[in-house]
Amino acid sequence: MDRLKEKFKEKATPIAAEIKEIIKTHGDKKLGEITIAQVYQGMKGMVGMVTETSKLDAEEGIRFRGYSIPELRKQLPKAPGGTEPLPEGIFYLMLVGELPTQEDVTFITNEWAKRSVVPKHVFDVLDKLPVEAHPMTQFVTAVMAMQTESVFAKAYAKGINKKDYWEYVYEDSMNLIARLPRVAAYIYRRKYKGGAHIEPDHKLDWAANFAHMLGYEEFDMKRLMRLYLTIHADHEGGNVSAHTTHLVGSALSDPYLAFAAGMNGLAGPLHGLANQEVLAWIMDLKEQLGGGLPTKDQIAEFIKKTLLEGKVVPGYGHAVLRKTDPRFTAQQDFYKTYIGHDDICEIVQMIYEVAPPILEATGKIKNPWPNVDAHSGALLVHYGMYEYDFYTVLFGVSRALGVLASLIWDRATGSPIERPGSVTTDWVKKKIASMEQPAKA
Ligand code: NMX
Ligand code: MLT
Repeated sequence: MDRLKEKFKEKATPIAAEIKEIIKTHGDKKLGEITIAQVYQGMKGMVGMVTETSKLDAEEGIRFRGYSIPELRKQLPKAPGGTEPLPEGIFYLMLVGELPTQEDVTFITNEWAKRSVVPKHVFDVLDKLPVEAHPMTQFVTAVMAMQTESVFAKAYAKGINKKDYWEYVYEDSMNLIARLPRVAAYIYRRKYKGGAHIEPDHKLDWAANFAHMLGYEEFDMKRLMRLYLTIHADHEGGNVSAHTTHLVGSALSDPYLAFAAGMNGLAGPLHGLANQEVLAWIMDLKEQLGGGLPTKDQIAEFIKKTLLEGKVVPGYGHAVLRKTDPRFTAQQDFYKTYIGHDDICEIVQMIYEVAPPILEATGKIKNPWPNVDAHSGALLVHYGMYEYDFYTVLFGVSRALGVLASLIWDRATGSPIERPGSVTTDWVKKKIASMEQPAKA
């Protein structure tokens, strides 16, 4: 058993026992009430699952195992000469529940390098897709093609004890995370760079090697990639990609199947695809105004026009957050610290000043503040990545860290098949009628 797996076992074994005891002793205690609005409107605010890796606060934003993003930018280990955290570190933190040492992250870098060989048939499958296929379609197809490698599926077919499920899910998750950058880079180079692929450089850390395989050798892009892959990793359990991965995994579908399902959700424009939508929206704004920097009044008009057309303003609003997303703020800080001036990034800052009061004035948008997607594309464009329909794949590579760490926890804690109840509108109407009947004297 490798040292990370050993450490996870040491942490998870007593917690799995504790959870069993909590269910046995306190299982019938109530955690809240469910309203009709919640049932019809996306179960917002309804506690419905346990996710150990991170917790979202509506006002403060995400904390990974109790640590905020500014704390993690300071405290997680860095690459030699680097100033942003290594994503290997956030994976360790989410999986083990403790901050890693430099040695812990070096172990993960080496382990992922060792596990990173992608079978040839995955590239063959990708090569058969039309090059115009959306990068997220190609990404999910590649993950599905890699499912042939699942050690969990093979072991399950032979017959394994439930107590050991997590061990196979750990192996699949580590292999999958190790291989995703190679697959993502292959899609990028195939689609936008005429198929001129770049071999991995295993002397580099996971994020820097990803930037290298994409074709970005500058230190600055590697630094951005480390931050990007860290801050997109997890957002508690209820977001579409995390919840889908958890739900599909609960049927004991292996990590490849579960992660691919989650990625299909990330590809939706209200979720991860919003990062490409933001850039498309900004480019549209620029184009309609004849290029150059727009004025704040022009931005305000464009926002109002978007709303009048019955469209969403991408990058703004959130199902849980009620303040500016700290992931937006971290990227804003990155811009101010390392870039200083860039036209698209300046437009992002101007939108931040102009949009919230307009969105607030609609009276219906619960959160008028920017989310993570409002800033990410502008930084990527600054470093030369103009292909914005690829951005959600970067989000997906990062999100693998959180959802797969959670999947390992799910299997280690004996989380069962998820199967909430559903009702019909007729049932709801009868329930309302019964609640409105005057109590019998
Ligand atoms: N622009 C226009 N309308 C909005 C926006 C927005 N940015 N945000 C919310 N609304 C509307 C929403 O469509 C709904 O309208 P209606 O009643 O006509 O159906 C109303 O305001 C109330 O919605 P909320 O309860 O505030 O938001 P909800 O929880 O339903 O949705 C989002 C959350 C994130 C889906 C929504 O804010 C949105 O569509 N934002 C734009 C897309 C986006 O940036 N998504 C990325 C989220 C982060 N991520 O990476 O996943
Ligand atoms: C996420 O990172 O998953 C998004 O902010 C969406 C969410 O949390 O609902």
